[in-house]
Amino acid sequence: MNDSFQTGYVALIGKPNTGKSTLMNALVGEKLSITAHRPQTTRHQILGIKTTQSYQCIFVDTPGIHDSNQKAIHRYMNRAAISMLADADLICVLLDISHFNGDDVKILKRVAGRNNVVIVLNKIDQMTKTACLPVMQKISEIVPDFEIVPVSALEKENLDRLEALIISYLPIAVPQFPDDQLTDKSMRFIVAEIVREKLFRVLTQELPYSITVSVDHYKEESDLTRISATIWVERKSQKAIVIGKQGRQLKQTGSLARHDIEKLVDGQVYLQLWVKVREDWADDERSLAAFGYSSADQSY
Ligand SMILES: Nc1nc2c(ncn2[C@@H]2O[C@H](COP(=O)(O)OP(=O)(O)OP(=O)(O)O)[C@@H](O)[C@H]2O)c(=O)[nH]1
Ligand SMILES: [Mg+2]
Repeated sequence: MNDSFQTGYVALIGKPNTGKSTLMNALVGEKLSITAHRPQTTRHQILGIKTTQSYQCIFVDTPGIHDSNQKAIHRYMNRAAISMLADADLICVLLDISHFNGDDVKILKRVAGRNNVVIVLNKIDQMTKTACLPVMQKISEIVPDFEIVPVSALEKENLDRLEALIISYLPIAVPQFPDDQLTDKSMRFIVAEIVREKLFRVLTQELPYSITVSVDHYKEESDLTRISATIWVERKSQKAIVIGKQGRQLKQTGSLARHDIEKLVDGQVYLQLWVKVREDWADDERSLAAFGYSSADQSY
């Protein structure tokens, strides 16, 4: 390793649904964090680690910052969204160009005055160049000192420029993680997240917000990985919906999830899914802790 090796933490923050997880996956080159077309998908801080010959960039994907604090899980998510701002070497604020509004302005004002912030204007594939300009103008009036980088995380547009800028903020330091480590999360965590992502796809209702997933067994055998996971809902009525008529929804969830997990482990997977009720788990601190939503998750 040379003396000029750079290592640093890059926080990806922003309103829900702006494309933070999509961007992290694109920059690291692996699908580490789940995505969905609905807001409030990410619930934890998730590290995505990219190591090259000259730098180690530790991206921190975070839950979208939002105003709703009704349930304990929302308070947990907001804490996870902002708790690492002080420690980050660079803060990337993600904005969705076609949905820029007062919620983004609040976030920009929260980081105004810092000298380590870059604005990532995402989803430019959805707008013409000329339509982008007024939004950029508005942002630079609010935070004139921040550089604005227009990108499309989905179409991987202008990511090279963003990456070069990010690297310029990384301090000279030794790496924090082995060069083959991609995330701080376990396979169990990622598998539970994949199941949750598929529930976002399969269930059209608001139900995914009432769901958490735990992996009960994870065993690698010689030619097969055996996994058993539980989908936890808040009420009995929700259990029937998750299962669906003749188990259709659950089967579809299982087969979509298995497909992704097989890619991840590069082998055959046997995935068993159960659905159980834990009354109002999302507003109960003890249940949250049992399901891994603990404050310890946010310290590294
Ligand atoms: N058209 C377009 N869609 C995008 C782009 N980036 C992300 N998306 C879509 O926007 C939606 C939200 O993306 P996520 O990456 O889950 O957003 P997020 O900011 O992590 O959302 P939360 O975790 O809920 O805060 C998904 O449907 C993505 O496919 C982009 O550059 N262009
Ligand atoms: Mg996300």
